[in-house]
Amino acid sequence: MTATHCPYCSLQCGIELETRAGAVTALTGLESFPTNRGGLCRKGSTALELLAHPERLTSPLLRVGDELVPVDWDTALDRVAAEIRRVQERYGPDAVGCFGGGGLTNEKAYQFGKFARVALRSASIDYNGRFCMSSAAAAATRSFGIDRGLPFPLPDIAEADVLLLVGSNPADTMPPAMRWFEAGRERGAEHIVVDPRYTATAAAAHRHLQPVPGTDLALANGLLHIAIADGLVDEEYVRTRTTGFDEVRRAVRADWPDRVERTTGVPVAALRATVHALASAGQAMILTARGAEQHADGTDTVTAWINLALALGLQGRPGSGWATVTGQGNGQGGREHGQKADQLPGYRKLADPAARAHVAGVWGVDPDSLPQPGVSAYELLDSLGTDVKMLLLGASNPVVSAPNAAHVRRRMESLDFLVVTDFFLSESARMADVVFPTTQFAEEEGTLTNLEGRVLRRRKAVEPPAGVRSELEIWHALAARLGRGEFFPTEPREVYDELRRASAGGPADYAGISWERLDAGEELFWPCPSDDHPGTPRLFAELFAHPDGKARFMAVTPRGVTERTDVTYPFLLTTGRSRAHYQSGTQTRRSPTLAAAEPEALAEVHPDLARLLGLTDGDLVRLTTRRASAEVRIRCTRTIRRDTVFVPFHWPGVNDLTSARLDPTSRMPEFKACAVAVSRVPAPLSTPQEVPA
Ligand SMILES: Nc1nc2c(c(=O)[nH]1)N[C@H]1C(S)=C(S)[C@@H](COP(=O)(O)OP(=O)(O)OC[C@H]3O[C@@H](n4cnc5c(=O)[nH]c(N)nc54)[C@H](O)[C@@H]3O)O[C@H]1N2
Ligand SMILES: Nc1nc2c(c(=O)[nH]1)N[C@H]1C(S)=C(S)[C@@H](COP(=O)(O)OP(=O)(O)OC[C@H]3O[C@@H](n4cnc5c(=O)[nH]c(N)nc54)[C@H](O)[C@@H]3O)O[C@H]1N2
Ligand code: SF4
Ligand SMILES: [Mo]
Repeated sequence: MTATHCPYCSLQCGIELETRAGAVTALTGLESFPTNRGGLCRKGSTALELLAHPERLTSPLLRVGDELVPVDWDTALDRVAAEIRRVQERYGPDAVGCFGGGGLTNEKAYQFGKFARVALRSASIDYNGRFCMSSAAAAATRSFGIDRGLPFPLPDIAEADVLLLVGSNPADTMPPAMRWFEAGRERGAEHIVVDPRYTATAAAAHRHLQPVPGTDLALANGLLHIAIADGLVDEEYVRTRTTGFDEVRRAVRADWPDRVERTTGVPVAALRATVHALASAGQAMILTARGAEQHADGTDTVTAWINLALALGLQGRPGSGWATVTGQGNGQGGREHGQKADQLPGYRKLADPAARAHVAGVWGVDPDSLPQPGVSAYELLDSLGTDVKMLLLGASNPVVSAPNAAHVRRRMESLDFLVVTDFFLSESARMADVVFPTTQFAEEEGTLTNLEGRVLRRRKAVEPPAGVRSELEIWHALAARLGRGEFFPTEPREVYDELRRASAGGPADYAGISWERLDAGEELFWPCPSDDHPGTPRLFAELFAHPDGKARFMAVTPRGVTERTDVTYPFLLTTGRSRAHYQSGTQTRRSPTLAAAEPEALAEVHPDLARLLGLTDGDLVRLTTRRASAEVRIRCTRTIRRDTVFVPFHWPGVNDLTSARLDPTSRMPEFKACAVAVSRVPAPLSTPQEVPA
């Protein structure tokens, strides 16, 4: 039996793998793991279907004309190294870009960032977490001086007397976490969900606010206005633990409840009831997720919810405060160790001379040789073929998951050379010049950091299939061909120990979190600066991470959805997840069980809207936005607003529709709201066979 963690989301449920004759024969939930206590969702419980999958890549592939043909490792590595040299000599170091993912282990995320800066000396690196966590991360850093998704352990959710979930649907996206919500409700807690859809999460709660997509900032400011007007502000907390409230007080002065009702569609009575519930609870929490965050004003939106949590005196109190529900398997660790454009390990800033000196010291290189910050994920994809001529892509499938994806596909087509590392031939890998096959979860050692900031061990249960290598081996082999091999060890534990040294003294300090302590069963949350430090399950009890120890209020004003509806595009399109599929679907669409459970993308449309458009359940429709159109079938449901259409993004084509308008601070795209037209795709008048000769 091998104790490890699920390959998918940031809940990182504990699992046990049973092996026989070198193959994994069973996967079960690990009862002793404190977040899932043995529970698994259908994605986790079917993860074995992907290990020995017939479509698994087991050899490097090289493009010959229109075909990708199997070649040996040396041929593929030599070719990629030669292309790196050619492109860099001709266009400079930044012309080779790197694009990573929040599913990579800490060791890989760290090593990929180092590979870009030390082996390639390129500023061009970013990753898909930009599309996921960046708005919440930017807002938390701004307000608290540190960004850890949940600043408390997950079971604290059960301690909140009132809990507000804003744009978060854990009943579908993290089902085993629901036990903590249920435990809270059994204790008598009141749960309120803010979502344009009446989701499974909303159905389990006591109250549902159903705003127009993209109006969460106005909603949060409106609640704060009522809190001030009704004398609900915790003045003592505001005075002793925060700065900047006066400006925020002024900024929300005109956010009258009836005005907020007109903007958001949430009735004044519900606004009042919500803020009074939060203020009168002994312990109250506000959790945001992608519904509130994936907007062009996502950072300010999260800030508005943080302002409310601070004004009510919640942040840092037991069972209380704002938090964000991180998404990808290593969504937390993946954003701390340097695969982000502006970042060095330990959540340090690449532009900070002291940070550069520290990390360059650990790496044994000259600080001046480190490039300066590069551009964010979408901007990097948008520069393919112009500034960036060659891309090394791994752990992301942007032709399905990036916004304005048809444009991204064209940019990728214009590259001189594309290298993709994956275990399946994803839609992005199909476009590559070289594909490297890599290890899956059960075949590798490493660490991940879950949504609570808890560091976990991923453990190897079986050998990878012959022909497959880990990214650490791939980057070492490439670096060696570029004359820098000695900087890139291949043993995950050695890489992790270096990461500990590089993170020491930074905001995300892992120095005291050794594999020995983790393997001995210690529960360790960062920051943990030394071997005898117990780690930090709860942040902010006394101090925030800014130099003065105080949290900062920030005045923010609603800008609204950038794309207005009009007669041509009269409805709002929002996107997100369905229960059976994961992200770009490379993995789950290949699971026979999950593919059968949800074979295609279904657009949710209110029956009244369907009637208005002459549509019925199951009809094929064309969704058209200002960028592209896509054909999907509709599912009529009363759970969605009449003016809104929802589509899960797990299938190619959906993201051709979405807007790449970026948040000015986090560079998060506006995935969650754009204007759309809906029209029926006429059934063919006759099938070709019936056409008379
Ligand atoms: N089944 C499944 N689970 C997953 C994943 C997956 O792909 N599939 N991915 C993982 C990852 S990486 C992530 S980031 C998490 C995401 O987890 P969630 O954030 O829970 O997932 P989403 O479905 O993207 O968005 C949540 C809700 O936001 C609502 N929403 C849309 N627009 C708005 C808006 O303007 N305002 C508000 N308030 N709500 C809005 C949607 O209706 C949706 O119900 O899930 C993780 N878990
Ligand atoms: N419209 C819309 N678009 C969205 C979102 C939305 O809500 N709406 N959500 C956004 C969010 S929150 C996210 S997180 C992104 C995610 O979208 P992507 O970045 O595309 O993420 P995945 O589909 O998880 O891509 C992972 C790819 O890498 C492979 N892979 C998995 N693990 C590894 C590994 O360890 N190494 C390597 N080399 N490959 C691996 C998988 O097989 C898959 O092909 O999508 C974003 N796109
Ligand atoms: S909730 Fe997330 S971590 Fe848990 S089994 Fe499902 S996909 Fe895996
Ligand atoms: Mo995500």
